[in-house]
Parts: sequence; C-alpha cells; structure tokens
Amino acid sequence: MHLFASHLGTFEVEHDAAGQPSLRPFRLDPDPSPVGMAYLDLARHPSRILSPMVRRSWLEAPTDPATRRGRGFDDYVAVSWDQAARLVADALARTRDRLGNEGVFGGSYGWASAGRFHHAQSQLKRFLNLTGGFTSAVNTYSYGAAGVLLPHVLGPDYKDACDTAPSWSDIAASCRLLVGFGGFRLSNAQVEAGGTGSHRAAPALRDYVGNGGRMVVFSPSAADAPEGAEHHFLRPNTDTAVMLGLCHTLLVRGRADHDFLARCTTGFEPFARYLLGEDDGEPKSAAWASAISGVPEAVITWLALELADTPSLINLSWSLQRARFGEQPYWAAIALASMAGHVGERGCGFAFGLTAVNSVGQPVRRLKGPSFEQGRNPVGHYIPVARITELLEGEHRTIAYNGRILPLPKIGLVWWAGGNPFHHHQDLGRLARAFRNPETVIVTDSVWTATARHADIVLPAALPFERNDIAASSRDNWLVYSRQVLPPPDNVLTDHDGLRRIARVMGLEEDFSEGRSEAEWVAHLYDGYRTRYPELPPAEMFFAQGYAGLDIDAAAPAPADHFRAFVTDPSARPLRTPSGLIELFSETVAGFDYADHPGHPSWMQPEECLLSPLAKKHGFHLLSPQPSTRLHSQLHGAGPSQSAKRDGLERVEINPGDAAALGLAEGDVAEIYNERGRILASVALAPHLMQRVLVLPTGGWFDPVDGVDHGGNPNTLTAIRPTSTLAQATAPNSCLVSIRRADPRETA
Ligand SMILES: Nc1nc2c(c(=O)[nH]1)N[C@H]1C(S)=C(S)[C@@H](COP(=O)(O)OP(=O)(O)OC[C@H]3O[C@@H](n4cnc5c(=O)[nH]c(N)nc54)[C@H](O)[C@@H]3O)O[C@H]1N2
Ligand SMILES: Nc1nc2c(c(=O)[nH]1)N[C@H]1C(S)=C(S)[C@@H](COP(=O)(O)OP(=O)(O)OC[C@H]3O[C@@H](n4cnc5c(=O)[nH]c(N)nc54)[C@H](O)[C@@H]3O)O[C@H]1N2
Ligand SMILES: [Mo]
Repeated sequence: MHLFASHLGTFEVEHDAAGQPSLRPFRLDPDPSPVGMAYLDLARHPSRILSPMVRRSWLEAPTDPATRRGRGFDDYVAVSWDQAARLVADALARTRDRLGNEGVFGGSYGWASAGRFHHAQSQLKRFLNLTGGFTSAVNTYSYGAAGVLLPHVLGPDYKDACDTAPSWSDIAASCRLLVGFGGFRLSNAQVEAGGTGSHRAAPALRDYVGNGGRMVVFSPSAADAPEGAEHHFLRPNTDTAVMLGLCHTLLVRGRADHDFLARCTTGFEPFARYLLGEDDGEPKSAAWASAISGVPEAVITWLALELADTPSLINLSWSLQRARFGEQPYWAAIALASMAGHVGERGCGFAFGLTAVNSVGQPVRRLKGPSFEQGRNPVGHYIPVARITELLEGEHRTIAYNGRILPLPKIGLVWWAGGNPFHHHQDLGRLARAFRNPETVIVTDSVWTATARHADIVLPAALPFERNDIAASSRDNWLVYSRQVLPPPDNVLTDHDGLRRIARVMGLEEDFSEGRSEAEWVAHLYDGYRTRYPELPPAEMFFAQGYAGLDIDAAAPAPADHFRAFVTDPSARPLRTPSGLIELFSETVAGFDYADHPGHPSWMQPEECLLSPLAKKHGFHLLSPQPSTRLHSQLHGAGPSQSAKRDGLERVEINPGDAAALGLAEGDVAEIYNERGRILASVALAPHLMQRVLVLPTGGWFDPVDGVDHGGNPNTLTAIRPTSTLAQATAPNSCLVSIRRADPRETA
C-alpha cells in the first residue's frame, strides 16, 4: 500500500486517471483527521520557498550591524545551493572564531514533521555536533512546567507528557466520575507526534460518556465539555483555587483519606496547615475558592464529597500549565487525588492530557526505536526552551532555573530548522527585536513563515510527502513506510541533502552522511527496529505492505497502571523521589527559595488574569488553544485552515453579551490589543464562552502591517513572563487584552 505518514495520522495515496495524487483515510484508522487529508494542498502553494534565498542587505555586508534592522521586511535574492553552502560555512566559521561554538544557537524547537530519518532538528543537530556543537534548549512548549515539577513530586519516571494517565479501557471499566479541568478539546486528539495508524482517543472519550460514565468539566468554554458532561464555568487560571477548595472541604469534613496520605505521601502536614490558613490567616475554603473562580460554593462542596465517595479520576489539560504559576494546578491535582484516596485504583487517581494528543491513555507497546543519530554535543550551554528572547537579547548573563544558575552565552548565529518561533513564542514584537542582535540567522523551512522572513539565509526544505521515510511515534505501536507522493521542486532539497551540501564545503560530508543514500538510511533504521523487535516482519514484507504494528494482530497489551504497585506497597516499590513517596511538600523545591514557587501546592494570583488590577484597563482574558484546522502554523495555507477564516482573518470568539456591550456583531473586524501589540480578527459570537474571555486559537501567520498583526497570531499579545523560576516555562494563557471595533482605515 502507498502510504503517507504525518503528525495528523496515516493516509493512503491514490492517483486519478490523469495521474494526480490525492490522500484518502487509512483503512485501519477509525477516526481519521480531515486536516491531514489536505496535506497535498501545500505541494505547489505560493508560500513555498523555491530556492536558497539570501537577504539582500546582509549579502552585501554580512558583518555590518546596520543591516540587521532589516530582518522581518527586507527583500531576498536567490542563490545557488553551492553559494548558500559557502555563505553558511563562512558565517559559522566567523561565529566560532569570535564566540566559540556556544555562540551558535541550534535549539530549533518545533514539531517539524513525522519521519525518523527526515527529522529536521535531528539532521541539524547532527550536523552542528560535527562542527563542534551548539547552545541548545531543553523541555517543551507543550509541557514545560509539568515536565520540571513532576520529577520533584512523583520522581523522574513521570517527566513525560503522556506518562501518567491510566488507560481508557481501565477508565471505562472502573472509573465512575471523571473530572476534567480544562476539559477535552477533541480536535486536539487528531494529532500525535511522529504519527499514528489509528485515532482512538476521541472515540474512547465518547464511549465513556456514551456508556453512562459521569463527567464534570471546568472550563471558561463550554465547548471543552463533550455532550453529556456537566459543565461549570471558571475564570481562567483559577483551577488551583478550586482544587484547593476541594482539598479544604475534604479536610474539614473529615473525608480526607488519612490512611493513604500517611502511607503514600509526605508533606501533608504543612499543606494541611496552608489549607486551614494557619500561617496566612486565610482558609482555602470552598467559599474562598468560589470567590476567586466564580464556581458556585455548593458545586465545590458537593464535588469534594463525590470525589471521596466515588472511584474517580481527575484529569488536567496541558493548557493549564501553559499559564503563569502553571506548576500549581498540577501539584494541587495530585494533592487532591491523594486526599480523595483513589490513586492506584484501576482507572482512577489523576491524569494529565487525556485527548491532548492521541496517545495519552492508549495501552500500547511502545516502539522505542532507533532515531537518526545526532552524535554528541560538546557544548554544555542550554536554555529552558521558552527563554529564547532573553538569550538573544544578550543583556542577561544568567538565568535561574530548577535550582541552578544557567549562564547565557552571547549568540552570534541562530539556525532554526523544523520549528517556527514566530508562531510559537510569546510577545513577538519583543522577539523580533531580539532577533536583530545575532550576526547571522539561518532558517530551513518549506514555506515562507514569519521566522523565515527574519532570516539572512533561507534554505528550502522538501515537504514530508516529497521524500521517503519511516514514521513511528515513540508513544505508539505503528511503523509506517511513508513513500514519496510528489518530487520536490527543482532547487528544493530534503534537510539531509541540503546539510550534506554544506558538510561537503566544510569537509564533513562523509561523517555526516556515512555514504548512505536516503533509501539506505531508511532501510538501516528499519533494521534497527527489527533488531530490537524481532517480531516485526522482514524488511521486504514491511516495505511492500507499507506498515507494521506490534499490536495490530496480537492481543492488546495490558493497560498501564502506573501507581498500583507503589500504592500496594510503597516501601517495596517506592517512587524515585527523595522520600520514595508522593511529595505534597518538597524539601528540594522549598530549598530553592523561589518567591514564585513555594514548597507545596499554592494559590498565587497571576499578574494578568480577571482578578488582577490590570483587568481594569484590559478587561478580557485571552486564551489561545490549539487550532482545530491545522497543526500549529503548519498547513496554514491548506483548505481547512483557509476556509475557516473570514475576510482573510482569523476568528476570535467572544460571549454575545460582551460583544453587544461593545457594539460588536458577528463578522465585524475587531482590533485586540494591549501594551505588547495589536492584531485584527473577525468577531465570532460564542454563547458557549464565559463573559470577559476571548478565544483565539494559535497558528495564524504573524503578519505585521504598520504595527498591526493582520495574521491574528495571539502571540503578538502574549507575555514572555515564565510560569515560575522553577520551570521557566511558557505561559501564554495568562494574557489580558482589550477589544474594540477596528478602525476602518486599517482594514481597508
Ligand atoms: N499562544 C500560544 N502559543 C503557543 C501555544 C499555546 O497554547 N498558546 N502552544 C505551544 C505549543 S504546545 C507548541 S508545541 C508550539 C508549536 O510550535 P512549532 O512546533 O514551532 O509550530 P509548527 O507550526 O509545528 O512549526 C514547525 C515548523 O517546521 C516546518 N517544517 C515541517 N516539516 C519540516 C521539515 O521536514 N524540515 C524543515 N526544515 N522544516 C519543517 C513547518 O513548515 C513549520 O514552519 O507552539 C506553542 N505556542
Ligand atoms: N488539531 C490540532 N491538535 C493539536 C495541536 C494542533 O496544533 N492542532 N497541537 C498539539 C500540541 S503540540 C499540544 S501540546 C496539545 C495541547 O493540548 P492542550 O494544552 O490540552 O490544549 P489547548 O488547546 O491549548 O487547551 C485546551 C483547552 O483548555 C482550556 N483552558 C485554557 N486555559 C484554561 C484555564 O485556565 N482553566 C481551564 N479550566 N481551562 C482552560 C481552553 O478552553 C482550551 O480549549 O494539542 C495537540 N493537538
Ligand atoms: Mo505542544
């Protein structure tokens, strides 16, 4: 079978009578993504980069700081690959001579595309490692706060985003109450990093509700609650307060599971003192939580008792920790589930990210297969990924993070491949200014993203359907042979072939490619999988069939039950925390002495939320969830994303009452603004949305025209303020804005 694999799943390739290819759902996928089906729309799209391009003023004077101001709007000249290769090699040499290899930032955060060989960052990092290394980035935008906090609370085994949830089958069998903070945005489950053969998360959730499973959802948007669920509005960023109110209720009503707390947790005492307000004089009661969150006190009191009485599971969306103090709701949820006493029971306890992507909650044997070898990075410098602006600004010498002080080296060259910081990072105006500091910016991408428009050297990459690869997710059990559908345009190369040309100029080609062709690399990777999993079919069979999966034919693997063994006998099967127990108070975290991250779950009010003084000036809380019609900024030009726009603008959701008060009607062009920036978007009335909340999904392409972003990228407005000093993670979901009808001169 001719298959194409993407982060949105696997598709069958068909050709019509005229030989035109198109994508069809993979026949083994129960819930295929309509967005992924539109991939081929990008093939000859006008946004394609068709040749290596160099920014004109940089080409004329690459070391002249004056030319750097043109990044973002200068024009470009096309050059040959040979010339581009020499320019890259020279620029690298200049930076290494002046600043050493740590002067090269190669962190390149981003989702790139599926495929183990043509993985853009792996290709770039292997290349840069051969040249002596680079300053890198750690953690993710997805799970940056939780990924740093959870190792302190549960141990390093619970660092990964998909590794705490029980399996859907166990939830269906044994959980009687599923509480979802942040709800279940089902369009998110279309996606899986590395791809998948079968979308199972959204059907699993629907089955749970369909079979009478009870569900309570807290979210500023009722659209996050699936049909059949009970939904409660809460003010954005106040989930921690609600959870503390639930904890307090359990405690004062005598319903906390003290046996569980004593056997399986440490630090309950200081946490209980905090709940009771013994030190700060403020009991974290249901009434207190209600005043902060807007959730009725009676709902909190009722739910606390239900949680104790019922086999229950508390799920948090990842979005909650993409906010100021985003570590706290995660810690509070663990405390709450511990007090309710169902951790370790089948399908119960706590979970993070059910339906955030497809794999969470799937019982699969994971194919931890070989990836394209990156080699070793001799440079030890790194940043937490969302501190890119601070790094490039060059004014900050160090940054505190997770108990350490990280030096921030001076950066002379930035090379980004497979990510789009002018999509993903916050406060894009400030990022654009920071991007004017390095001597050289290189971007490898397939399309003219805003990031590419900030580069001096732009290298065109083949799209995923223009190459052959083997796709697999480390969180799934499918291997897919993703076969070329169309050849790339003439001057467009795969990341590997482009880097190979540059390696040749630098005398590193043999080390970089090991003399293997694309087909040989792909076969080599499959051999690696087969060595590790001898039950996989022989290579000829795999490449002929187009896919293989460890569990496709065999019996389903046992569901995950992360905490059962630990809870049954904590001393025999301790967690890998300092105490061996769930840490409701962490000596380690408390010892860091960060004012923005105490040693136990705590309520702290974000500087930007509806309760803060700034809300008097900017009265709306802007949320920026994942787009349902694309993958971040990818597939922006394809049908589903384009047809969801109105008048060429992204749609912003607003409560109809708020809109009426501002004189805004459906389809009006609105300006959304704060001190950081201004954007245009088309007004979409949303009765399901709480008042004073706006929802503008990410992925609109940043397109500033006279200081106003017509592309509707919410990150024009969001702040770079971190979750806390502990994780230094991204916090775009804490953002206050104003909204008004746009000046007609701007929209003309
Ligand atoms: N306001 C706000 N901002 C957010 C979030 C939010 O919730 N709110 N969420 C954050 C999250 S969770 C994430 S993960 C990030 C996502 O941010 P990114 O991962 O940076 O977003 P993508 O659009 O997927 O960027 C991938 C880029 O790689 C390019 N690409 C794809 N395949 C290849 C390839 O083979 N080679 C090369 N060279 N390039 C390729 C694509 O064209 C695209 O430009 O955004 C974050 N930003
Ligand atoms: N189609 C599609 N799917 C995707 C992606 C994509 O780009 N496109 N991106 C993927 C990636 S990289 C990731 S990390 C995951 C992200 O998965 P998540 O982080 O879970 O998803 P989000 O869409 O950011 O947010 C989910 C919901 O959280 C709610 N929410 C926001 N703030 C708050 C709050 O303070 N309190 C409460 N209670 N609710 C709140 C919003 O209403 C939103 O609908 O999605 C993945 N899935
Ligand atoms: Mo993400």
